[in-house]
Amino acid sequence: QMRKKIVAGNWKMNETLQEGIELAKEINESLKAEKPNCDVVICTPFIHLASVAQVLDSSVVGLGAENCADKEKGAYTGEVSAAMVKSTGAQYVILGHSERRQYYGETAEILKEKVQLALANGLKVIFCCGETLEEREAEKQNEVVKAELEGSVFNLSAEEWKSIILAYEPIWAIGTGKTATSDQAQEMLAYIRSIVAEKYGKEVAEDTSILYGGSCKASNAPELFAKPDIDGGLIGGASLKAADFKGIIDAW
Ligand code: 3PY
Repeated sequence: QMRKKIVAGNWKMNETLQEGIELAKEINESLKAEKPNCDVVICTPFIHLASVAQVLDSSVVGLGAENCADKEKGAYTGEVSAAMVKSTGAQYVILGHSERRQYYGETAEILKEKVQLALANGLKVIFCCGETLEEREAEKQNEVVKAELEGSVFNLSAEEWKSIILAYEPIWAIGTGKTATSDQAQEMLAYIRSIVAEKYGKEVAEDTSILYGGSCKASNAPELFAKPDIDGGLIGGASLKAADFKGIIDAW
């Protein structure tokens, strides 16, 4: 099994329902003519999922949520469970994005619960990790990323691990227009692969898709994707325009 190349969009809190349906249609259309050289996924706000599932050709574009609850079901007003996400037709969920960690207090422990529930409900997890600028300046990036993985996903069985995609997103490169250099990204992804190998063995590590995220766009994607350990991108702003997103996909 060769690891998959993946380009995944993260819409974040953008697009009304109508705008989102239009965008999904455009993305779907732009990819239908010529099958992409990678798996393509779009991750949307919860409210879009069911409608967007209807307009996507699932053999061309996968669908994911940006979050799910850390509880199975019940009296948790405003929350959306992994089972609900799955029932829309989505196949993926992003967990551990730094914006969720920073602004919504998601700890390693909470994320561990979310990951378990997502997997139990048949979702593939795009699990994000990454350090702050201060942590990088203190040369603590490896330690921080390792702790994030140990805290939320290294408890998984080898079987469960097959449904995990990792995404390294240095916080200082998210929405700042600042990209990690392709060498910095490669260095971290190789490190991540090495700790996956320590935990699950070399073969599993070689089969694990690891994405880079953080101001990845059509102009820098070719250089990033040329690196041996970079298996694709998790794309913020540039996933909100079909042509920009297609430009990144075409970098494969
Ligand atoms: C970015 O590209 O800025 C992201 O955060 C993608 O998740």
